[in-house]
Amino acid sequence: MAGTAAFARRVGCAVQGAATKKGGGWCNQHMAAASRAISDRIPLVDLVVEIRDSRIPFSSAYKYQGCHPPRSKHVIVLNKTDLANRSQTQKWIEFFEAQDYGCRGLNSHNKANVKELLNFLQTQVRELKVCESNYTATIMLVGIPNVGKSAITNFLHQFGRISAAEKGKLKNATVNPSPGETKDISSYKIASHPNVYVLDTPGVLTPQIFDVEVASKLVLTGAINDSFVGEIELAMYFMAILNSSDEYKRWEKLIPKEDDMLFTDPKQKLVEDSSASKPQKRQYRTDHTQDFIVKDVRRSFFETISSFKGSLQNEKEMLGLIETQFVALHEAFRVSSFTGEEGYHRVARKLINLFRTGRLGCYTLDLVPVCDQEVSTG
Ligand SMILES: Nc1nc2c(ncn2[C@@H]2O[C@H](COP(=O)(O)OP(=O)(O)O)[C@@H](O)[C@H]2O)c(=O)[nH]1
Ligand SMILES: [Mg+2]
Repeated sequence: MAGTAAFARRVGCAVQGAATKKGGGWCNQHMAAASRAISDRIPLVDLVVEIRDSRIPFSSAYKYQGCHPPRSKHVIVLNKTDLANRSQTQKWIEFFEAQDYGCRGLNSHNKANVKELLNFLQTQVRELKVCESNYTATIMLVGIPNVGKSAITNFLHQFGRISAAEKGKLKNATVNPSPGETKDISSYKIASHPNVYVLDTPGVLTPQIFDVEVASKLVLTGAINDSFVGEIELAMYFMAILNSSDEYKRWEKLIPKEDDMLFTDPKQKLVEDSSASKPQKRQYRTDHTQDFIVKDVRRSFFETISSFKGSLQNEKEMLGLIETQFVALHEAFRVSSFTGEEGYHRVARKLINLFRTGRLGCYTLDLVPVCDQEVSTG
């Protein structure tokens, strides 16, 4: 991992540098006010649900200012499980459960998953309100920016058991791929008799992030705006992660065998490509890269990594591989006509988007601690 760590450090240092610039940084007055408002409400709500990103269950911990909820009132939800390594997510859930947290994995774009979460939250509330019969309960979702709080709120509100009249007046929390879209704390009903409300809150990050690796992961997963780092640097960091992982091995079947090539009719290729470019039902609404381009990108990674003879532990050799890949990706992304910086920017932007929408594999960037140590919850 030495090769990857060097790229993570560069990104992390750029993030830290941005935080100290006057007028810069991600923590504006808005965020500071939201942080205070969230702290003030913690003693008033029945349950605090901390949303984290499954790809970074440690780095995406919410830092509570002052008031920390007791464990009996504190649940951790690892969202975006569709983008993380499945077995790592399971290990993280077991890790948090071993520390007496209620913990669930969630893909909030999956209806069945959201319904399971709804049932789980209602059970938690019932247990906390066991002595009351007709109660009103409030659940507050907290988390760093962009972990999916508003998306989860919307789906809980949509799928919750509330009356038909109330369904007609469904509200919508703003969901956006860029961080910092939610500006106020808003309430959404998710159940009737007894009434249960969810509070969607703005994402909050501390003004300084002292751990460079944490900072690099926050920007790669989208909690901090890319503009603090630069897309090319960020794409290089992702490429180092991909090059050091086993994901690319699954793309071997994309390499045409010699026999296939001998019998390939060029017209047939055209038919294949045009059918692949037909509009299809997309799983990821924020990414519009055509499937055949994604295939070419994967193929390009497979070819460059499997023919690489150097050491991935060596920063210089990893950099050499990344440079080769940048050149190959110009073609795969069909941006060869853009030369110099512009071409590199285009490749970087497209690559980051493919990573963030899971189309280049599932990655868990934080490893589960080996010993029985505590992981920060704020
Ligand atoms: N792949 C994936 N994307 C998600 C999931 N939940 C939310 N998102 C996306 O993450 C981005 C941020 O979501 P949002 O709800 O605005 O985050 P918030 O800042 O925490 O409120 C949006 O583009 C969502 O569509 C999920 O479970 N899987
Ligand atoms: Mg939001």
